Amino acid sequence: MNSAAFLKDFHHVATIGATANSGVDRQAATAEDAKTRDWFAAQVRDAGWELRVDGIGNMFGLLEWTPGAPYVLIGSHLDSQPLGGRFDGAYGVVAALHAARRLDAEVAEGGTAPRFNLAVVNWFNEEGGRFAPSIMGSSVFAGLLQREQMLDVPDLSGTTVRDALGAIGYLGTAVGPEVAGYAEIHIEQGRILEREGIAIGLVDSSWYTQKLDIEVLGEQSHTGATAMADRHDALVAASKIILMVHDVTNDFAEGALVSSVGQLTLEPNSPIVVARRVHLVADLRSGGPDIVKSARAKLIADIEVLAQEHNIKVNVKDFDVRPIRRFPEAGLELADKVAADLGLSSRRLQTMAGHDSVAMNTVAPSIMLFVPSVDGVSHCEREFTTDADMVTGLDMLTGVARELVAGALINAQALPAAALA
Ligand code: HGY
Ligand code: MN
Ligand code: MN
Repeated sequence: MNSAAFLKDFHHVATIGATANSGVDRQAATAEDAKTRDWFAAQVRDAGWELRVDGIGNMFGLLEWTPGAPYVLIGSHLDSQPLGGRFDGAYGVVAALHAARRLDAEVAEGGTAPRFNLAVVNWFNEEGGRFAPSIMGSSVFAGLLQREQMLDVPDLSGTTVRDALGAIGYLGTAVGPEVAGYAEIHIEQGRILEREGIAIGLVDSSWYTQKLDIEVLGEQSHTGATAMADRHDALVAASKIILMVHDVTNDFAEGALVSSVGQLTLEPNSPIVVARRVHLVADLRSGGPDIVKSARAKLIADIEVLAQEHNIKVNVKDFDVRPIRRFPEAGLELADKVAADLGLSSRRLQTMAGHDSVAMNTVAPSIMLFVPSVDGVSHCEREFTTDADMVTGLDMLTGVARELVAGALINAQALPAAALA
């Protein structure tokens, strides 16, 4: 299969939910997400593969070469952040479709069925922008999150995952395939590969990450008539907390801890009313778990002092805590060899961003690959990766998948039954 067909498909998908500044807005289970799902389903059916949609909206295109054998899964996610980039996730899904086409043609020509089958996957709600937490579909599939609980998660307007998936016709009933292994290719969303001029990143571990769910409770009053001493302004206190979340990174070595508040909701959000409630979500990440834990402890202590000073109440809850997860050494060595055989430079690196592969690595041996991001920008319309780097990554994914279906690396591992319920 030539790379022109891949590029044509990738750039077509980038037109779905396209924004004015070359980004995409295809939040999970929206009409735009549904359009890319319909496109994915058509690709699977046109290729003659079996399409399955499971109970949390994960989509699988199954290539059964060896009846009854478990499947190597390759894929990523088609949903995006609001006003996000057109490469994050979508690149990995389109590359997986084309890698599968290449291998399907090889099997047809070669006449020999590999030891394992292959499935292409589009995971539901990797991004977590509309429905928190992120990495939802793959985490349910891997048994890390409970499906029924996730189906009840509401977005800011109160629409649940169940209702949203039902509304777009992707609340499936199928059981996902039995997994023998997983591989994913993704943009780096950082600067290392670009800065060092390296073609392929081999992800060896993920960062320790957690969210803080922060509720700031003041009291409504008139912005014009209330004496300043009588105000319990939730937004003033929340503003100080937002700066605390940013400033705590200065207590550690440069780059050791990253943090931001990315989401804020304000009640009642009237220009003439002092705010009574602000809800914030803070994201803390580090390569060192103790760094996140000590930053968290400092924030909680400082917030308590702030609440007393402002005579308001602040509730802080831990949310979406993710330990460091390491990818298998044998997978890194396999990928390193595939890159060398293709004449590609590669290096190991950690991922600061979460990925479906991190969830999948808890149930099957997984390989996570990166291609360079220009300026390291992501979750932004300016996100960019060159056609040449995407095609290189497609060759890399195809080579890794070919080894995996042949049995390299894999001890067939059945998924926990609960994950398939
Ligand atoms: O959570 C993450 O890091 C991913 O971008 N959804
Ligand atoms: Mn992603
Ligand atoms: Mn993302």
